[in-house]
Amino acid sequence: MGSPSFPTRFPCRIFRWPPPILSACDALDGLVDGIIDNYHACTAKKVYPALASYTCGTGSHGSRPHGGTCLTPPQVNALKKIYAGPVNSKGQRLYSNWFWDAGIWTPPTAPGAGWQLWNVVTAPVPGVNTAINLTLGAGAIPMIFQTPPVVTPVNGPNGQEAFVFKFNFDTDAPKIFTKTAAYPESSMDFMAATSADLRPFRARGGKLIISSSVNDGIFSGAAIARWYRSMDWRMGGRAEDFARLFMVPNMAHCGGGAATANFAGNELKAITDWVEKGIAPERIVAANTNATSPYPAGGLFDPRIAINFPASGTRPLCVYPKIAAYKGSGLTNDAGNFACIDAGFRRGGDHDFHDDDDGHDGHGH
Ligand SMILES: [Ca+2]
Repeated sequence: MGSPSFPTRFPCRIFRWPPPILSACDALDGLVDGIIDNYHACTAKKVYPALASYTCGTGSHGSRPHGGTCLTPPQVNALKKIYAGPVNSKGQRLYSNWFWDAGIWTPPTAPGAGWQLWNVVTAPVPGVNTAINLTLGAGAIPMIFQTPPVVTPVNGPNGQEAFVFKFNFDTDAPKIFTKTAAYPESSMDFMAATSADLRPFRARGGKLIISSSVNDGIFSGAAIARWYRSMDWRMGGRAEDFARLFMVPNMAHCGGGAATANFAGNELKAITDWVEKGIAPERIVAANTNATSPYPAGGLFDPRIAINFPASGTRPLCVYPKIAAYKGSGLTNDAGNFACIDAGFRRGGDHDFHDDDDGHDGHGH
């Protein structure tokens, strides 16, 4: 891989991106700990003023971008575009927004396939772009997610990397849904499970536990939450009878990150107890394998983060849309000191980036 024609390095220092997001939303759950549990309330309306305060020259964090504590206007603009999700030239959404979450940066001490690894670079190797969405996606996008498939050589001016960087969001993106006589199923038909009608599954006595990162770098947590809500609506508002969603802030793709990401055993026990004993899970205890806080104690970050981060501890994962909230006393790395609470999320909310998720859309539509 690697071509002088295409971007090979992401032109920013991504560890400077979480501080403004955390400054806007970390405390909304009642505890400054580097984890945004109340992702429902962490909307653009709250984050944009924080981004403004971190903008070089015009904000309150100085004017020195690289090595300083501010973000350049293009960096701020890039962040807004990333979290808003991809759109075509008419501004129509092609996939989903993302929840604002500190997991956009995976600290070196909290390894995992996070947003950074998927979308930017795994390690700063000069001349090599190692983002998974490029190395894996460059083959998958033309040859799996286009109908008809575009057979591309690995390298060269018409190679896979070239295809990705020349991808046209107006004319190529719709081909994910295209069907032809030779390809009667679209890519989305055979790659995605988007049906919200789980009546046969429920009727058969099926039980379903879904766990997802709030800020998965490849699949948007907002899209998954939105699917769950549509499924709940389709199932008459009774989804919790047989299906429960557990969102994990900060977690990378399927694990890792500055997160309480270690819960597979407890999740397996939860689904087993539900199926075999009829005990539905109200919370799943998750452990944190980060032995120390991966956040620096100061500098760009609120010093309370390093103190309150649940190093080597446990936290509850809660049944969506409930969130984990600190009870106000005791160790912050003990799940016993946290409760799953109703965060005020309203069924009218739809996680659509501009929504306050209190049932009143911030843009009035
Ligand atoms: Ca918090």
